[in-house]
Formats: sequence, structure tokens, C-alpha cells
Amino acid sequence: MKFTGKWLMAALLAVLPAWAVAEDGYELWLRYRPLQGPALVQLQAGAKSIVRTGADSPTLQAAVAELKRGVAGLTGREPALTSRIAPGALVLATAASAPAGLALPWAELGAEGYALRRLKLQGADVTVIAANSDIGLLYGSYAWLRAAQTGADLASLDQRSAPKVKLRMLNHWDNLDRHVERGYSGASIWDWWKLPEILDARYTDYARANASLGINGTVLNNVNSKADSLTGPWLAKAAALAGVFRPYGIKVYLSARFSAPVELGGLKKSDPLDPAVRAWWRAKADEIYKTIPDFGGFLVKANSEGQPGPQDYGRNHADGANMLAEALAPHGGVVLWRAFVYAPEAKDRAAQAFDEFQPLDGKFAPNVIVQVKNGAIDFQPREPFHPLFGATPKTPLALELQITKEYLGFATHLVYMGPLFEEVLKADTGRGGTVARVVDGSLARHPLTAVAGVANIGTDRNWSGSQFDQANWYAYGRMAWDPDLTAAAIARDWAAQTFSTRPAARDAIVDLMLASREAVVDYMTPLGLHHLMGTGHHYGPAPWVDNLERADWNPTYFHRAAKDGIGFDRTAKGSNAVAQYAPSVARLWADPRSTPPELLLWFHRLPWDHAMPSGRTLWAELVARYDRGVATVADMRRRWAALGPHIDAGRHAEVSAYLAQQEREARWWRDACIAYFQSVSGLSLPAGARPPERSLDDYKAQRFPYAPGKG
Ligand code: BDP
Repeated sequence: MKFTGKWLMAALLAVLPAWAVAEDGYELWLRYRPLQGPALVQLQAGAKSIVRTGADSPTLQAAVAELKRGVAGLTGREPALTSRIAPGALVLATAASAPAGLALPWAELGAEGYALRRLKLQGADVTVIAANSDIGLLYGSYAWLRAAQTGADLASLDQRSAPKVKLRMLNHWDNLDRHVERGYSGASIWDWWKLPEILDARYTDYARANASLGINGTVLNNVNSKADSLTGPWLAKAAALAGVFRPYGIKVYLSARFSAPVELGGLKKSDPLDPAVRAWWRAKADEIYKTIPDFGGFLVKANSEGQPGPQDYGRNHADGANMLAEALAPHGGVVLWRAFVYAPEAKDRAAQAFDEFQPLDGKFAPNVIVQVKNGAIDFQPREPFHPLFGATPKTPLALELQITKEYLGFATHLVYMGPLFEEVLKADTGRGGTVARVVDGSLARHPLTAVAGVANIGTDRNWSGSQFDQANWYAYGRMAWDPDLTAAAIARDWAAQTFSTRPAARDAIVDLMLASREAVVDYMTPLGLHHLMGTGHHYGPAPWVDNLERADWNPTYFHRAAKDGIGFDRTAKGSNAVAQYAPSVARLWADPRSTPPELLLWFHRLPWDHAMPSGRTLWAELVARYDRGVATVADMRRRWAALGPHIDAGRHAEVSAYLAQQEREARWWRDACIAYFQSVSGLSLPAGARPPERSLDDYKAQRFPYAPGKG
């Protein structure tokens, strides 16, 4: 056993009050700060040594290194790696290398799952981390460290977990010049220029953080892709990253530009039915797999927002996806084909993806997954689940969530997205199960399943642009592994690992996080309103915008507010997009009386004096919700201020400053939207409501040409 100098320093810091310790958030949820009291005694007794029963591998080395690091941080003693099973050992065992006497339900663990169990082995009281594979052991090691960090009872540990989704992916919208589209946490962490020679130490920490959640795939480049990333020099860069990630079970994928055969291959067209085009992609796939033998596959944005695609040649999405699938299939690669499409001529943008993709059900090759955003518009603070979920039983669908907060206040607003993710996953499609059951493949028995999260990771010291945005990466990863986890349970783990294991402090942080999602809905887009944000930057309010070249880029297209009412009519009297849902769901949402208030103006256009369940008129309800949003943020600020003694000064001050800005901006959203809606409704403010601080013209005059993350 080694007594580390690093820990001595940490132990010294542990006796200081929390607020006096310097932290910057770099360590994410893998901080391993010294435990105290019974938790420390328990951990010391249960992690005296590490025993590896199987042959060595880079993945096992990563597991052992993390266990050593974690235990050293938490207890002050680094356990030695031995081959002797002794009392207090942590035993890493695979089914193939299981020591005599170890009986576990191996089959239930699958290829990547793990079991953690305290038991007697060869007469010794030990903790077993068991799996069928080395990657399962790595996941199990992280799960055990999570249990240790969050104060679980290690003496009676008995956990089992296997991922419900096969491909648990991050999508980086990172450009080759390191600008991150919709990124609010600095530049791209991929230092492309210095790759492949120079490997930033961050790449390893990135892999550790992701493996600790079970994320096993990463798309390195933006969906609005450049063909360059498919050329030899760029493949070498991607290969260098793949080399760092491999021990952590993370495969590299690339966004593929559909017109690459023209741009790189000198072909006249990229028609997916043209044999020369197909041959080009086959050769390209062969080249990629020579460079990256375990390459994951392609993510494709085609015929969407000006990107090239099969429709340029009169072909459909299945033609395009299947051509790429054919090239990847011999190597075991997959195609993630995005369903985020919309065209200027669409009657209702919310209906287009369903119209284009649902009729293609059954037409996709077995190694294609159609990747669908959680809602039919675009990552708004609240959307009903996408109508494609459950409507394509012959086609596996991946759920795409946006972790980066393009429409939810960038990195400055504290919005914990766990409740948003949970709401989508738990939504009943009315077609035999929830979105989670569609996505995990259990409903239609698909073996190939996937979840994708648009990453919020950048070069900022705290990785995600703010301390609390780390929780969205964390929650995404945990739900990708197990879509049935609750946002509250995940927030508890995160807060304990990241801020404080003291139950009172931890629970206060969790309460604040759980309130934050409804708050942003309230102060930005209450009652089912959507797409009210400013042009291009997507940060502040601009419900008045009506002059953009495409109708469906204008907020006025989406809210349709006028003297007689507000809302988008998606019933049979309007676009009838509601009919894309299963009959049981459609029936509910086609009638304003049975539509939940949260989705009311998504599906209905109603007069301002429409009676709400609260007894208020629609107009009064709208104002009340905006007020509630602002009040919740003010309350979050107060609650955070009270946490001062429990949190290190640096992070406490940073979050406080961000919350102050959020409160100001929540008021800005509320005031600008109310001023505008009042200008079209001509109604006076409900009794007691505070008038907007500034004039509508003032709000309209604001410009943000240099906002970060632009597309
Ligand atoms: C929108 C973003 C845009 C993305 C697009 C997409 O504003 O930057 O390229 O989605 O998902 O939300 O392709």
C-alpha cells in the first residue's frame, strides 16, 4: 500500500471548511475527495488490495489505475495490485477467469454489464467486481467508485447492471477549425492541427469521464460536415483519438458529407444508385477501416438545412442510407441517418420528418438506425415527443437529445435537463410502450439500438461552460445506459460526487436542479409555445421576428399571435400534425380540453380569453407562467446563496454570478415576450402584474452579432 503525498495534501484540505478549498470543476464527478467517519472506515476495510484474476489488457489497466486513484483519493492509501485473494480485497473477475467458488449470474450481465458484490471467497471477505468482458470490469469499477463516493453501504453491496441501449453516443458538432456549432464552453477539445502527433492529456480524461457513465461512441465532427474529414490526413487524426479512447471502450464515428464522392473523388454526382458512387464509398470505407480497425460508422445529415443528400437525385433517405450501409457492413459499421429534415415549402415543419420517414419503414438496411430528435421542431425547452417514435416498428430509431443548451440559455443559465430527458423517455407513444421502450429496442425487438447526445464539451477548464452543465452530460450518459433511471436519482449521485456528500447540502442542490427545467420553460416558452428566440444566436427573446426568408424560421410562424388569439393549430382544422400520433394520443391532444396546459399552444390556436383549468384566462395564465419562471430563478438564487458554507468558494461564487445573470435574463424574456404579446392582443395586463421594464422597441433593438456557437 502506498500513502500518497497527493492525498496528504487532500487530507489537509479536508479539515478546512468546504468554502476554503480551491476547486475549478476540471475533475468533474471523479473528484475522489477524502471520506470521513464511518464511510472512510468502511472503504478502508473493503479496498485493501486489488486482485486481477484474468490476463492483463489496456482496459484492465485503465480499471486498475482508476481504482487506485479513486481509493487513494478517498482513503489516503493506494491499494496494491496483487494476485492473492485476501480479506478486504477488491477482486476483478471475468466469467472466464473467475476464481474457484465464485458463482454469479454471469449470463444476465451480457457483454458490457457488471455485478458488484460483497461476499466470502476462498474464506476471505472480499468485494467482487465481475463482468463477462474487460470493458464490463471497467464499467463495474466506475460503478463501485460511484457507490464509494456517494456513501452507499459498501459492506452489503449487491448491484447488477447491464446497459439497455447498445450504442450510447456523443455527437460533437465540432468544426475542423475548432469552432463548435452551438458550443458554449470554449473551443473544440480536438486540437486538430496538432493531431495526430500531439495527444492532449484531456483526451484521456474525456475518455475516463465518458467510460464512467458508459458512453461507448463519439462522433468527432459536426453534422454540418466537411468532406475533408474523410481524407487520409484527417483519418490519421481521428485514428490517433481512437487509439486513446480504445481502452475505455469508446469507438470513433464520423459525420459523412453526402457529396464527398464529388468533392473528394472527382465524380460528377453522388447519386446513391450510381454504381461508381457506391464503389467510391466502398473504397472509402475500406480505407477508413485500414486506419481505424474498430471505426463505428457514419452519422449523416442529408437534405436538411441545405446539406446535400439523396433527394438531390430524386432518391429517398433509404436509398442514401443503404448505400453507406452497404459500404460499412463488411466491417461491422453502422449508419446513423438523421431524421431532422425540413424544407421551406412544408405546410408545418413539425410534420415533415414523419411524412418523409414513416413511409420508408422497412426499407432500411439492417445496419441503419434513423436518428430522431426528441421533438419534432428543434430541442425547445419543451416539445411533445416526436411522432416517429413507435411509428416505424421495422426501423430502429435512435433518440437524439441536445446536451448543449442552444435554446435554454447556453451555459449561463442553470437548467438541469434530467427532467426533460426523463419526460421524453417516459412518454407513452400509444403504440405499445414508451419512447424508452422504442429506443431500447424492446418494443419491436431490434438488436441494434442507440441514443445520441449533442455534446456540451469544450476547452473550458470546467469542460461544459458552467459547473452545473456538467450535470447534463452526466445525466445524459446515465440515462443512455439505463433509460429508466430517474432525473432525481441521477441528480443525487451527481451532486454527491461533485459538490457534497452531506445529505442536507446534497438534497438542497438536487431540489434546485429539479426546479430549474420547469423554470426555463416558464420564462421562455410557457404553455406549449416554441421557437420564440432571436435569429441566428438563439439566445434571447424575439417573438416579433417575421421577416426571415423562410416562413418556418420566423417566431411568428410558430406562435401565430394576433388580436384574436395565439397558438399553432395542429388539429384537423389546421396542419393536422396531431394525426401523426397514435390514435389514443392524437385524440387527447386534438381537443384543447384534454391537452395538458404544458402543450396547449403547440397543438391549438385559442382566443386570449380561453378558460384555463386554473380559472384564469389564457392571457392571464400566460403572464402568470412567465412570472412563475422568474420567481423560481430568484428562489434558486436564494437557495444557492444559503449553500455557501458547504461549497468551495470558487465554484460557489461562479454559480452565484451565473444565477444573477440568469435572473436578469429570465426577466428580460418575460418582459420582452409580454410586451410583444400585449402589443398584438391589445389587452391590458392582468391585475397586479408588473409592467415590462422597457419598451417593446427597446427589446426589439437588441442585436447580438458576436454571440458564441453560431451555425
Ligand atoms: C439546429 C441548430 C443547427 C444544427 C441543426 C441540426 O441550430 O446549428 O445544425 O439543429 O440539428 O438546432 O442539424
